[in-house]
Amino acid sequence: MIQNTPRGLRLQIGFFGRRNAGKSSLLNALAGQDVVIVSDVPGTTTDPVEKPMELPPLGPVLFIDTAGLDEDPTALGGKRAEKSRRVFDRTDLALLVTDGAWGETEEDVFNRFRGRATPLIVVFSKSDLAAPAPALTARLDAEHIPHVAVSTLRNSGLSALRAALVNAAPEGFLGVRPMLGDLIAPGDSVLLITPIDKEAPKGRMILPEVQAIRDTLDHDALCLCVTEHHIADMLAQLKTPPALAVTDSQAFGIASRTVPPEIPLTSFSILLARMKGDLAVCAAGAAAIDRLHNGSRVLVAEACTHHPIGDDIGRVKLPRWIREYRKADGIEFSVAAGADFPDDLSPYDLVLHCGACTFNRRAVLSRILHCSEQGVPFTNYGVAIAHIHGILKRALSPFPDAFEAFERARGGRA
Ligand SMILES: Nc1nc2c(ncn2[C@@H]2O[C@H](COP(=O)(O)OP(=O)(O)OP(=O)(O)O)[C@@H](O)[C@H]2O)c(=O)[nH]1
Ligand code: SF4
Ligand SMILES: [Mg+2]
Repeated sequence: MIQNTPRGLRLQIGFFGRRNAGKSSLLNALAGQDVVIVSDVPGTTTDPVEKPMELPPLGPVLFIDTAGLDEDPTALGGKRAEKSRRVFDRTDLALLVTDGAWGETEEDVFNRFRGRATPLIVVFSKSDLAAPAPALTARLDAEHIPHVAVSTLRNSGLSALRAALVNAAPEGFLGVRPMLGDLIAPGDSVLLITPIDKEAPKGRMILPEVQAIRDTLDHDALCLCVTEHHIADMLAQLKTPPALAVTDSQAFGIASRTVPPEIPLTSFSILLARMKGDLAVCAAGAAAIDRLHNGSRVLVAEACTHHPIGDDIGRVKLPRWIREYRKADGIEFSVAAGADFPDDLSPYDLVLHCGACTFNRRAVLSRILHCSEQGVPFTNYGVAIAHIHGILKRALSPFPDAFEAFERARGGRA
């Protein structure tokens, strides 16, 4: 699925710079594998090398390594540099790699991308050997060009670079994804299970429900909306079963018992986790719940500052359910609401995030990155609830990659 993402839909990240700058080493470090040959002989990379991959949390990207741009224009190397320049045109995001040297080659790349309004990140490579010149970083700051110092030798700066990539990625690659439209075909029906209890806002539906209704209609499908008490009635009236059922997390228990197993069933929160963040990360994070014990600390993070329903789930119900599930009353929960998300996550064993309905994807990915930089598992309410209620496998049935991530994390790797 993910591997089949067409090239054109991948974020194309070009690596540019002079020979021996460390472009190929950087690509290998980001890829986590030796994709391209690296050596101390200038001119090792002779032609553009493409590597499609999943770059968490950005998603599908295409890395394009290039030959050094500082070759003699009259010799064979000039032709190589010309090939590298041709990659400029199809680059969505450029990495200008320099080990501190800044001359005609760097100015050339800098101006090409600044002129084209294509995002550019300057990577100061080999930071174990030298720090970038303060005058240069000051100039980049003044021009609002992000820069990151990286050492592939020491494995440092890579998280900061990933964060810079998320910040710089064009909106189209991070932004709007369908909530459920890619899971259904025109004419299918979608069953939405929306409890209307005392917690439901008066006279309206909550945002994720409205989004699901709209996305179903946008994809030319039939939208069936019931409370959890009428699932069976609705199913009995249908000639064709729904292609997908989506329930509020709170009604997952009754929904999973009432919706027949052959109908894929998931929750609004899981759809949001997929749309807004990274479902595989959340699924892997849910496995960390099984490692919580008395004295473990969980940060409950709410994206917006006030919401009584969020309070009740995140602050009351989830802590109770998790303590019961782990048989450990001493698991500690603290809450961070709105912009109060802490920089230092080291006190926590898990970050448990709300559905983030008021956040865009970039904001959620930034938080996910922040957690992964500090090695703290991240999950969200919907995924956590599904897990502790023993229905995660069912809730992830439309998303096998995410379920695999959960199983891998449960197998030992955090
Ligand atoms: N000390 C140190 N050396 C590095 C680092 N990254 C790369 N190098 C070394 O720098 C040299 C060049 O690295 P490459 O990744 O091949 O550079 P390149 O920009 O791809 O070079 P060409 O393909 O020749 O244009 C190699 O000897 C690397 O081992 C680093 O972070 N620290
Ligand atoms: S952003 Fe989070 S806390 Fe705020 S309403 Fe949405 S789910 Fe609830
Ligand atoms: Mg190279």
